[in-house]
Amino acid sequence: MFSVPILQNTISHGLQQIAHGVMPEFLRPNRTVQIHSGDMMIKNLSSIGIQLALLLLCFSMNPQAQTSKPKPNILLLLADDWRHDTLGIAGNPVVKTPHLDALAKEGVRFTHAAVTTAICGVSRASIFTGQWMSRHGNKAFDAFRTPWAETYPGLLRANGYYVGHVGKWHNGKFPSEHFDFGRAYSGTHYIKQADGTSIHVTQKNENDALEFLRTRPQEKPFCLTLAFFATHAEDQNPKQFLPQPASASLYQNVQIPIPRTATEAHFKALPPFIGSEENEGRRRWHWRFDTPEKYQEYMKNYYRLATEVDTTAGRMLAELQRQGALENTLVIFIGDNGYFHGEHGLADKWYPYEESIRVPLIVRDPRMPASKRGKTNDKFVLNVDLAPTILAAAGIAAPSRMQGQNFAPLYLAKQRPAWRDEFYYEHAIVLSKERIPASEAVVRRKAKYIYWPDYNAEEFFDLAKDPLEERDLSKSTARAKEIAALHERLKFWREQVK
Ligand SMILES: [Ca+2]
Repeated sequence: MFSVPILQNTISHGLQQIAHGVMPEFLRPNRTVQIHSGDMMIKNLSSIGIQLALLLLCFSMNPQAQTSKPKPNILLLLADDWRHDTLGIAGNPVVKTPHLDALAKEGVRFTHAAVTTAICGVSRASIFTGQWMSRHGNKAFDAFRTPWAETYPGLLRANGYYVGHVGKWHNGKFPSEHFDFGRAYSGTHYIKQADGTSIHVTQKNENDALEFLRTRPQEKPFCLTLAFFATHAEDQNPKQFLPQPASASLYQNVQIPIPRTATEAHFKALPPFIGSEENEGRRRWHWRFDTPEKYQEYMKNYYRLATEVDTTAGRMLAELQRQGALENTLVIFIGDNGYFHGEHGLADKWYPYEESIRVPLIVRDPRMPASKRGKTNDKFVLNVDLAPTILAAAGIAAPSRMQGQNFAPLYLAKQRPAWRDEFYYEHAIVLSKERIPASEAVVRRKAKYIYWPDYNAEEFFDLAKDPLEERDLSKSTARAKEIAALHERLKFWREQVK
């Protein structure tokens, strides 16, 4: 039997269950209940009758109840120079990433996520604005020109979110006035503190992010972008990768496998302006990988930096769990660009080859039903898709100039939504056409067409037969028609993304 206050509580609880996608007990079939209201006793009402009566009561008593669900919090874990397969769960035989692996098991991992430009600042601008480089205007080391009010942090803050940014910024001067909590720094693995001591950048990332989570106002939803500097190299330091001392015991007795395409023959097979000692990717290969001993030492330190980020990610999730906030927080882990680990005789990123453009992407979304968790998805999800996805989760309309798409339907919708099957890649010239020439590409699952505008040169790879991009078929007469069509497609996209 239910008294009126109990009835109200039952209805309120039922509405919360509806909001979470669960059928309330009082609406389930064959449910027979008794209602006691003052002197009136209604006994053994039929299931249908009670459902109608309660639904009418719901709407008459609290018409706003169904819109009262709190907005989700957002935690974006943004790694640096972390390629798609630097994850235990992605099959990497060496690196240990237990917390990110667990995140993928509770969410979804995108196996073919990619960036539209593989360089730190430009890709980050694309993440913040949901726009290709041609539209946001940061071509390398500048700031994006998109109005702040059209970025995801700007829109979330304007809609009542408590918004924070911790770590790497890399888009001109950090706009601290636009954040409730802003701590921007990157570039070195150790940072001098006010008291003269130094702290590892990942540890500082962790301390600052935990401070954000622990001091945030409880009455507002939050959005925190935790932008790690790891696994980026410390460019000016001969050691390049400087993990924390506690990580030194990791990977000591393992042998890092040498990639199949990390050979002189593969380097010489590149277009001559990339397969050149002047090329920046080759210069940095010398910094890190040009002897077998260096390769082992530097890759181990890269993986140690990755495991440290994984540990910090785990501490963020544990803090959310401790606060009871994890089940109302959308958690996204992504990298800003991929990375050559010696493939094609190269290091770093920039060029449109697979190692450089593909990034890890894991999403843990409380809206996901248990049946969908722990799966992978192989669609092309791009860095430009993050902003519209974050905004959609918060119930905010994406600005018309935003170009990415909300990808949540890929893991939430009952029926597979329509989705892109190719994307346009672009990279501006940096330093000189000898160091980092400009590049463009049309990327499909089974084929890739690359255009190097500074040299009017093409490459074409049949990714179905040649996933490691070992055989450029751009001169193949048998494929000439397909290549010409892809060049037209490239010109179409070049205009489309402006
Ligand atoms: Ca980067």
